[in-house]
Amino acid sequence: MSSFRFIHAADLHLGSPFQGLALKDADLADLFIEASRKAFTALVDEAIERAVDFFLVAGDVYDGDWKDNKIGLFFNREVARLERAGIPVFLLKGNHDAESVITRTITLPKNVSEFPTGKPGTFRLDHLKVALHGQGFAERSANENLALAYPKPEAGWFNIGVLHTSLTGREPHAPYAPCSVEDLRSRGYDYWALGHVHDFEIVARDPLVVFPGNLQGRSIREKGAKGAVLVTVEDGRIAYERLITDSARFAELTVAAEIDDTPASVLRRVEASIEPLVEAMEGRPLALRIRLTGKSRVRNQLLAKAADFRDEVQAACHRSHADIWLEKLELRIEPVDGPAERSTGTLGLDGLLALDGFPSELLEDAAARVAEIAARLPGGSGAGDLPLGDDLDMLLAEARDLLIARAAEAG
Ligand SMILES: [Mn+2]
Repeated sequence: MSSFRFIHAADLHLGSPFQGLALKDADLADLFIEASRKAFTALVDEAIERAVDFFLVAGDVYDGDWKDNKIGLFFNREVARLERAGIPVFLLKGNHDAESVITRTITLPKNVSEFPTGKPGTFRLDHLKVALHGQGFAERSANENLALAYPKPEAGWFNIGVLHTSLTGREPHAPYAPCSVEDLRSRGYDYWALGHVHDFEIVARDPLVVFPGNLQGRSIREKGAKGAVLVTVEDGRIAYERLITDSARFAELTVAAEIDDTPASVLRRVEASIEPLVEAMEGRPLALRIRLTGKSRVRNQLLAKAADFRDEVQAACHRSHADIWLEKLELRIEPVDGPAERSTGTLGLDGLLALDGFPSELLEDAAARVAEIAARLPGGSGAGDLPLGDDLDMLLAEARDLLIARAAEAG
């Protein structure tokens, strides 16, 4: 068997709307918006530098239909660099860039081949004895087990299966092209290049079944280092390494307040917890979500002065590193007293507002309001999964806590 190496990437989501809405600093928001494109450029640079034999993307090159040709022009420019370096590119359509979803086109260079969508297809690299098998999505959703219909392996060749799938389920990712690792194994291939799940995961080792994750974190849901996978095959032995391509990172930190904490002591606790994150930044700007938990008397004080306390927490971040930006401060501290004693005067707000779970009518009403606000946000920034940077339960819990804290201060 010959020796070769290739890059396995997935979920570029080019053209994705910006979801880090809580990043109020415009320059910082721009940096994160640009980061997804920068990550793909960085990966193309790596491919050329390491002279890989081919480059494959296992779905979701685009985040959705293009509002203009800008994103298509960008992609063409990058893959044309691969063509000039003699590197073939294999693309597979995922749920976000399914055939029926993308209505515009830009003609791509000749080194780019796309897997069919109606049935599985095979591309052969004769000089390497490599066969790539794959089927892209025709529609936004694919409910069938696509893997089972993939062709038999090419005997004596290195066979790669390319598939956009959630396997047997990977929350919070939508369940597409469901299949088990056993189904994949049954095809008898040497490597499975998967896409759809945005976290890096080695699903199985015999054979290697890999989710490379996406190239750049786009919201607090996509934390940590992001990139693609470089696979090296030498005399039948397979090795992989991660190629980290992100230029900005998201992280989350939970800090528990103690019963007698003051705002100053909470702040000291936060500052001490931030310190270890500096290493994980690896020189990149960090958008940090900090969640305060625990049970403490400081709760109402913090809630009532939430904006000022947030600035104090941002200041604490900057004392650790100039490039740690507070993405959001979540105040999830529980009150010391039980709900009965916590009743705020004649309003009895706590009684009116359930502590856990919201009625469905309230959730529906809130969803409609969020949609209204999202539609008015500039630059399509409200078009993502989390238009206001958080899910409904979180937004409602925040509104409830603020209301209770204000009432308590007033009373
Ligand atoms: Mn997907």
